[in-house]
Amino acid sequence: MTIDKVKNLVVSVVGLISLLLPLAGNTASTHNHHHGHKMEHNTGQGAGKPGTQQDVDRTISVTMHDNMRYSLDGLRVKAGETIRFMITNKGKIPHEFTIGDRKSLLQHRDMMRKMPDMHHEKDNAITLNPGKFGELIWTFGHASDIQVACLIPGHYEAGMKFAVQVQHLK
Ligand SMILES: [Cu+2]
Repeated sequence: MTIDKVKNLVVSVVGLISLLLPLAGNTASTHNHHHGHKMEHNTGQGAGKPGTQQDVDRTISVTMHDNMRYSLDGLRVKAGETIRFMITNKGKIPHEFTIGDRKSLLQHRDMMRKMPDMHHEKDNAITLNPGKFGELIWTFGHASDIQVACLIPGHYEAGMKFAVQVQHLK
């Protein structure tokens, strides 16, 4: 083998490795997402997780109104309970129904103030245009300072929120 041939071989082996490395990296990060790290960051630890149709324990209807109120002013759930929220926007402007712990809701609200046009599709939130209906299924976790809130700028401040009391049963 000439020196040139050895050089060529080295170059192509290095090239092959650098092609394969990013693939290995992608596989690893897909795997991480599978374990729900992303969701916990969005909703705050312990707020719960999206529920599935077959886990629904209770269905609750809620309406949203332009006086910055939901038809509910509070809700009691059991830790681990799955609720199907059937939500209707009765107003003439968009409203939102977001579930989270108080701290992550406030962080999210501040982010929306800076980027009011941001449209976020999140597991723990639904935004409804006037007259629209939507569903959100949520399995509550163990955290106790859970709220439902509308994070459209100004709405939370005007009182568009209610507390969810999570009961721990033994
Ligand atoms: Cu609102």
